[in-house]
Order: sequence, then structure tokens, then C-alpha cells
Amino acid sequence: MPAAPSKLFDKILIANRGEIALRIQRACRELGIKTVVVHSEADRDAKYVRLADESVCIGPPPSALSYLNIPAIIAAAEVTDAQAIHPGYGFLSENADFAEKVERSGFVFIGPRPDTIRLMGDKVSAKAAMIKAGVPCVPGSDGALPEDPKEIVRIARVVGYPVIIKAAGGGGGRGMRVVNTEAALLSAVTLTRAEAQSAFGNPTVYMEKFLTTPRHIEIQVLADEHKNAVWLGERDCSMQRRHQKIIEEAPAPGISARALVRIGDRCADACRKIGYRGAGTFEFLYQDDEYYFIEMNTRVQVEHPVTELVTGIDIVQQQIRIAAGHKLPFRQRDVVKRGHAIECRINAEDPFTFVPSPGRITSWHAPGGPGIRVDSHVYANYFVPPNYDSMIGKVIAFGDTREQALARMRIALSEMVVEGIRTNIPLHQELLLDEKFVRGGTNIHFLEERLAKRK
Ligand code: MV4
Repeated sequence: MPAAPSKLFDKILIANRGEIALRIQRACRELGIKTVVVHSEADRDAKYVRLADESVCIGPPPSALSYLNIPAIIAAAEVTDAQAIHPGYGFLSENADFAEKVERSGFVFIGPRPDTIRLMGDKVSAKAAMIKAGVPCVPGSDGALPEDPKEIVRIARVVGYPVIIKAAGGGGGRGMRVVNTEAALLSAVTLTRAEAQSAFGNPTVYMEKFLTTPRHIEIQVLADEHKNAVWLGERDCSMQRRHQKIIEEAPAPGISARALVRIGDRCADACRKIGYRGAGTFEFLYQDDEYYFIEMNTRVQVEHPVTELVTGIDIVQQQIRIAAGHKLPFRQRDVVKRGHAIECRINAEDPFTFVPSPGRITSWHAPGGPGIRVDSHVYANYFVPPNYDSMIGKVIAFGDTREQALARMRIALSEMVVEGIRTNIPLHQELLLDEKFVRGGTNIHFLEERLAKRK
């Protein structure tokens, strides 16, 4: 095996936009690495683009013509002489063909190997890999559902209703259907197959027992190319609406730390078994003190800062170091968690209707003070383009205890000023005073149920 290179990269191309493009730049700068930011015409004048050492316009505003334009991104890496490409989250971050093309063009893809991305992108093969690696999964069909209707009916009887039919090519809430009775089963399977074929080009579906009131608990991992893997604790991401998370926190309130150690160790072990490389997240549903793996994300996630604050580990820097072939500089016993962190995603949207609210930010005042971190690329006079996700930043509060983190978050949001567009800050303020949320441990349905009661 070749010795790990001591030098990281000279220059990294950031194939993303917004707050994560700025977050990756900051990691590069601290590591002494030059940055190239690619951007669409809509992001040309953004300050984070000018902060980069170099920038390359890769196309018009629609993502399909810019941030998803693989040849343009690779050409930008070639002309700027970048050595590696960081994909951030969303866009091409979990596109195995992109990772493959990046590597075949002679660049380092900052993420897992293409075949790992492909394995996890297919939820049937991901689940099979996890079962083999000893990670507990939701009971269901062993692999893809067969064609034979009688077999499908038989499997559902064994699993027990309600069941959920999921597309192998789906994930993140796309391509799923809950089935409560045998009478509804076969038409649901047919419909989900047809939708899966048109949305993902893959009609494969599988079945799971439908868990009615789970929490969404995820485990952050880091793994290097030298078979070292660690887990960095969990995040509770149950506060979501339509599969869009809005608040995440670490640790997960009220969950046994001992049971978590068992599951975290299983995740790190699975990383070693499948030869995982880079940062990753194991998503679990947690119900009645049991963990059930559902999906693995092979990218850095929006909510990575809460883990950074409770572990003191810079996940983006570690991604870069791992991609350069370095060994993890710590072992599992060195990962010490302290305190509590909560993240509120700030979206440019109406806090009651959730209609996106792009436009010019006329006034911007970010909060600060002890235990407050703001990850955002926006500023006064910034124009929020209508072409992309509505998230304009994240406020992350850290404290010794959950109560302190919550108190600091309330103060931070009360200080924060965003004018010219609507934001979901009032919704966060409402939730931060909600008795059940403050108690901790609300499930994935809490927010939508609460919104339904709002007048
Ligand atoms: C489930 C489930 C209940 N039972 N699977 C939605 C996103 C995708 N990652 C998996 N999802 C779910 N899978 C079984 N067997 C409920 C959901 C689910 C959900 C999961 C996590 C966070 C929010 C959610 C909202 C609705 C449904």
C-alpha cells in the first residue's frame, strides 16, 4: 500500500452553491487549499463567489443547465487546474455517474467511490448490504417484490398491515405508498411501480412494515481508505414537513446512550465491511426503543454542524483529508461528545403557507454571541434567486444542556433581522415555545399535525 500523501490538494473545485459552497470554501481556506467556485448566471454576483480564489460561470440559472451540467463542471476543473471536486449536498452529490466521470477525468471526487454511491442509491441493494453487515432494518420483503400477485399478497400477510411500498430508486420520501389493507395492496404496488419507472427509470419496488409513529434518528460516520471508521454520534431530524427537515439536534433527546452506542458501533463496523470512504449518514427510524435502518446518505448533510458542535470535529475538513488518502487523525475512543446543539434552517418562504419567497433581502442582521453559529451566504442587498432551494442559511445554537441551547436559539432568532423577503423564522419561534417540542422526543408527524391545528 502506498504511504499516505502528507500534502492535501493545492486547489479544489466546489460544485455547489449557497451556504454549503461557502462552508466548503472556509474548510479549504483553513487547510491552505485554493478554491474554485462554479456558478450559474443567477449566482454571478453573490459575495461567496467573489470570495473564492477563482470562479467559473457554468451556465444559465436553471440547475439542469448549470449545477447539474457535468461536462461544464469537469471542463471548469480542467481549465482552472483543480485537483479535486467537492459536490456538497443535493445536485450531483449522490450521482454515481458524476463521481465516475470526475475520477475518469483525472480528478479526485470528494466522497465515496462511485460503486458505493450506486450501492446506496438503490435502496434494495443498500438494505441488503446493511442486513449482511449486521445493521438492523425494517422487516419487509427480502429484496425486491416479485411480479406474482399471489406472492406479493403472501409477503404482505407475513409482514403485517400497514405496509409501505417503496421504490428502489427513490429515497428521501420520493416514490412511497402506504397500504392499510389487502384490498388496496395490488393496485398500490402497480401504481408505485409505474411512478418509479417514470421518475427513476427503474420499476423495482420493495415492501416494509409501515412504522406509524417513528422518530428520524441518523448516525454520522467518517471512514478513511485504511479501514478506519468512526461514528460521531446521532442527530434527531424528526422535525420536518413534506420530507424537508427544518430543525435538527444532537444528541437525540431522551434516547438511551447505551443503545445508541450499540447502533453507532454497528454503523462504523458496516463502513469497514463495505469499504466505505468519506463522510456518510445512516438513517434510522426509531420506534419503541428499536432502530430500523432505512437509507444511507453518501454526502455531507445540511445538518452536519450540530455534530461538529458536539464533537469538535470539522466534518468538511475530514472529507477533504480522507479524499487525499489521509488516515483519520482520531479513533473512536477519542470522539467525545459534549453539550447539545440545535439547528434551525432559515428558509425564504411564507411561515404560514410555505410558498417560496425569493427576492431582494433589503436588511440582514445575523445573530451572534456565546454558542451561536450562523452558516449563511446571504447579506443585505443579496437577491435570493427563485431557481433553487429556499434555504438561505442555518442558525445553530450550542449549550451545555438542551435547555441552554434552546434558550440561546430563542435569543438568536429574536435578534435576527431579515427584511425584503418572508422567512420561516416566525415558525421556528413558535416551535421553540411549543410545550411538546421543548419536552423533546417528538416524532416525524409532529410538525404536520401541529400545522393542521394552526389557524
Ligand atoms: C418509512 C416510514 C414508516 N415506515 N418506512 C420517508 C423518507 C424516507 N427516507 C423514508 N420515509 C419513511 N419511511 C417505514 N417502513 C415513514 C417514513 C416517513 C418519514 C421518515 C423520516 C422522516 C420523515 C418522514 C415523514 C414521513 C414518512
